[in-house]
Order: sequence, then structure tokens, then C-alpha cells
Amino acid sequence: MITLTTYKWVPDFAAPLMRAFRVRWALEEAGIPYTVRHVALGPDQRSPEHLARQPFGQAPAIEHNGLALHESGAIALYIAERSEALLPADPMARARAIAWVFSALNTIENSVQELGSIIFFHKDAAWAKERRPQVEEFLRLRLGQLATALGDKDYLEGRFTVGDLMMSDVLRIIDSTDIVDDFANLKAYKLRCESRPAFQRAMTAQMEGFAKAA
Ligand SMILES: N[C@@H](CCC(=O)N[C@@H](CS)C(=O)NCC(=O)O)C(=O)O
Repeated sequence: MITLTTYKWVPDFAAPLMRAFRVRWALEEAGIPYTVRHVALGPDQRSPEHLARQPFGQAPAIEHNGLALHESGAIALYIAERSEALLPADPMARARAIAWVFSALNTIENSVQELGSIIFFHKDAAWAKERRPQVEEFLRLRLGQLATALGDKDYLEGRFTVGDLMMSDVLRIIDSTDIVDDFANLKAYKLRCESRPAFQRAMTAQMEGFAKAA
């Protein structure tokens, strides 16, 4: 059985966004049962037990059959390799789905996270007010390129893959803005991903998990 390590508590704004959600969603799409371990923010994060699971004292991490694995992208791919619901059997289609996971994490999440950091932690700082227009402009460039690549397809490679799971989850980080709404096909794509039953089950589990662990 896979054990997912997540936090006991995070601030309200972070609860639906926490990266453990990607893991829950992948597990739900794959139909793989899992158990959850909650660690507390603070000293627990730096305990030898937790650092053995996640070398940077972060979450999520998983353990499975003696393997400890950190990084939400690596974990999502580990799960995806076990289910055609997330990765197609054809080698070329698999490679392209994996490329979208890297695009989500290496190309889109950087820009999204920079805006997220301003919104969540530094909104009223003078430097943030000055920097925000540049951050948004660059993010719009990237989202425009993503929208072009998506075109009129339902998902980035036509059918849903782990690449869509990661991409749509990254886009949620800026849900408190209307930036994605400016790209009609991206907005519809994100809603399509979020209306998947596995997404809904994972979100319910994540929110109930915080409530129970509190
Ligand atoms: N690149 C890591 C990032 C993990 C991460 O930033 N996790 C956040 C929660 S969503 C965290 O643990 N923050 C507390 C910290 O960095 O100390 C991943 O994708 O798994």
C-alpha cells in the first residue's frame, strides 16, 4: 500500500493548493488505494524520519514497498507508470505525456509560482507592486503559448494524461486571479480537468484530511 505524507495543517489559502493534491489526484485516477501520514509544519519537518522521506523537509512524499520518493512530479510519474489511465501504452505517446509534466513543472510553474508568491506573501510590498506587471506579462506570454499548443483539443495530447493532471494543477495556483480566464480554451481545459470525478474525490479527501488531522 502506498503511504502519502502530507501536512497536518496549512493556512486556509494553501489547503486546496498543497502539492499533495497532485499525488492524491493521480492515485484516484489510477484507482490505487493509499494511506496518509500527517506531519506538522515546524520541527517535525526537520526530524530525521521526515528528512529520510523528503530531503528538503517538504511535502508530499510517498513510501511504497521500501521505496521513499519525494518531488510531486516524480511521484506522479511513479503512479502514472502503473496505470494506462495516466500514461498511454504507446512509447511515443508516453514520451509526449511525460514532456508535458516537465513543461508544467519547469516552464509554467516557475512563472505561476512567482506570481503566487507575490499574491500570497508580498502583495502590499513596494517591490512586489513594482514587479507584478512584469511577472504577469511574462506569464501571459507562456499561457498564450500553452493555449496555442492546446488549440481546440480537449487535452494536451488529445486524451487525458498525467501531463494534463500536472498542468491543470499548476494553473490552480493562480485561481485567485482571472489571468487564465483570458485564454478561453485554457479556461475550458482547466474546468474539464477539474470536473473529472477523480479530481473531485481527491479534493474531498484532501480537505477532509486537514479537517480530521487538525
Ligand atoms: N518541488 C516540490 C515542492 C514541494 C513543496 O514546495 N511543498 C510545500 C507544500 S505544497 C512545502 O512543503 N512547503 C514547506 C517548505 O518548503 O518548507 C514538489 O513538487 O514536491
